[in-house]
Amino acid sequence: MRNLLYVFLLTLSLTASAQKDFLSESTSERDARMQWWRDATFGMFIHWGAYAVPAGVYQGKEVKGIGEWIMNSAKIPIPEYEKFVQQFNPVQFNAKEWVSIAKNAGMKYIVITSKHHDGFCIWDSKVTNYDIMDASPFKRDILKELSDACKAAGIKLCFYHSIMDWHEPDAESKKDYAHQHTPQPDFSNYRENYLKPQLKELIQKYDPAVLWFDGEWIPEWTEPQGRDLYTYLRNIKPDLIINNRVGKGRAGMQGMNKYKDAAGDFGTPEQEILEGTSDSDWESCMTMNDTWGFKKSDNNWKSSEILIHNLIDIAAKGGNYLLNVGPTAEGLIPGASVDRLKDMGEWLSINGEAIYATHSIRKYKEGNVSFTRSKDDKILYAIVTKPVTGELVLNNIEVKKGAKIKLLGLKKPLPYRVDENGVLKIQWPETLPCKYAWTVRVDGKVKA
Ligand code: FHN
Repeated sequence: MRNLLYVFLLTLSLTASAQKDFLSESTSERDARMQWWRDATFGMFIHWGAYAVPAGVYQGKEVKGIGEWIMNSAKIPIPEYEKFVQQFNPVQFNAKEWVSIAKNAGMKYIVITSKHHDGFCIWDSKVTNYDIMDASPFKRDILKELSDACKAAGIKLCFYHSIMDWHEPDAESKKDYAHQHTPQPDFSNYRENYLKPQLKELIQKYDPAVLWFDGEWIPEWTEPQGRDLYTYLRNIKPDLIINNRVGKGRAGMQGMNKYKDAAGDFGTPEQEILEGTSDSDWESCMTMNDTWGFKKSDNNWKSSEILIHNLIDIAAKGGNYLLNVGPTAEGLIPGASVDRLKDMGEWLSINGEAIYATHSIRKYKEGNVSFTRSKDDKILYAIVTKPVTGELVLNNIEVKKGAKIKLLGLKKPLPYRVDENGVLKIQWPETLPCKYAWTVRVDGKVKA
């Protein structure tokens, strides 16, 4: 018996110590892991779940706030909210169609809510019956269908996963979000025997490229737990990328880390764009209207021009743009979102060279012109966001002697001159290849 116990304890200690410490990986290892994500620049955020059924209305009344928070905003008791889950039957859901909308928009990755704060799981989970297979009439594994469609289309599939959970009794937070009043919630039991096993099954079943955590603000969650979870997940999938909401490092909606060694691979500004460039990786997540989860009354859509200018601003500052869609309870991405994504895809089909796999420069903006540069530093892209009459004047670019200057989308090079003060003046073309913004491609460099 004593030997058995000894063997068990030895195995336990070996297993525990076998956890590689990914928190101190080398810069070159990290750069290699982050490369595809940095090059991708533009992704689709999808907030989709049972909250699309009420779509912002409860007991006949419009509920204020973002759609996916309706359970909390309207203080809906769990048994009542479960009725929405029992009605969640998105028969028009077509994973291939969603992936093609994202791909045609020029998006390189998709982040979908595997589980939002309401706790409802849109995959076939072995850890709970509060999932699409057992609790809803739909009984199709949404994440499996999306995973297959993304693989076929060469799009990376990623999961948003909420640490906060309003359905699991042991996840109840003192912040009283859950309003279910479990006598003595055991958060460590939720973390170790629910949250972690679910994340492990998500990785093993669907191989997500990124885990995008949220709901980390609850008092029960701590930075040490975040660091432990980061290490746990990277030991399951070493090349996994994880955002900074895995721990407690982010500074509110500004999204960047409050302290140096915060767990997570990138900052997460929300509904805002950083003021300038950053030495850290970051991704701005934003809505197209004012809600993440579908709300039938929210038609406050940003224009295609604003969305494209946001993308340009973010790329010039060296970030990623995670742009949200909130599909309906029927499984359709709203038409207003599809129209705007089509415009973005058309713009990127001409100007994508200035957005994908580029780097930012210190002087990333001059008036209405944002700049990016090619990885080999040979090409500068000047992306003009306001129409020009006559000549485009660029003060801080030194064009290579005899170099051709082109507008992306036009075959003929643009006439230009450098005046006596070394200022580059480019003849603006009569006809433009696209709407909203135009990219001048210059074989040159930024003036020192
Ligand atoms: O509470 C969530 C919200 O529902 C949404 O998911 C956003 C998008 O990241 N994050 C939290 C609010 O900061």
